[in-house]
Amino acid sequence: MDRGEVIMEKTLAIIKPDATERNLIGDIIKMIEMNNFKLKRINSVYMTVSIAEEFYAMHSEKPFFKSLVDYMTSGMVVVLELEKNNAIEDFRKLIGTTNPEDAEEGTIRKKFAIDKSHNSIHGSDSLESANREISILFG
Ligand code: IDP
Ligand code: MG
Repeated sequence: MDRGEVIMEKTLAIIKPDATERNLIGDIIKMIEMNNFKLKRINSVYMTVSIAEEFYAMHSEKPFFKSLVDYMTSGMVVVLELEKNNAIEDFRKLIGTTNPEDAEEGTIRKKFAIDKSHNSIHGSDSLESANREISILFG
């Protein structure tokens, strides 16, 4: 039943190597904070191949899997645990579609992504994914 309750959720964001490399960490965190997400935890990480493979295990059969793992291990990433009412859905809206060419104006990917492979930011796509991803990257 919807009584208009505020249900705080957590989601997992990653500022990807193409963005850290181009000095966009500050700009992206600014957009996240301006959209009322609370940073609960933040960490800079050099992903190992085994962490990247586990994180993206659902894509292991895809043709782009190896290039995805190479890319995610190619440089520093910034991992953020974010909290907000309706965080998971709202953060997916804020980041925009996987391919920045299709992303709405004002989204992080529209503003900063290079292409659909190098798209600057990750956001969990469901409650199950958020819990799984937070546990992989924050333990
Ligand atoms: P999402 O990040 O919007 O949830 P997914 O389909 O889950 O998109 O793909 C995970 C990541 O894999 C993407 O963000 C992108 O970095 C990469 N990726 C997705 N599709 C392709 C593709 O067709 N070619 C290359 N890389 C891709
Ligand atoms: Mg996804």
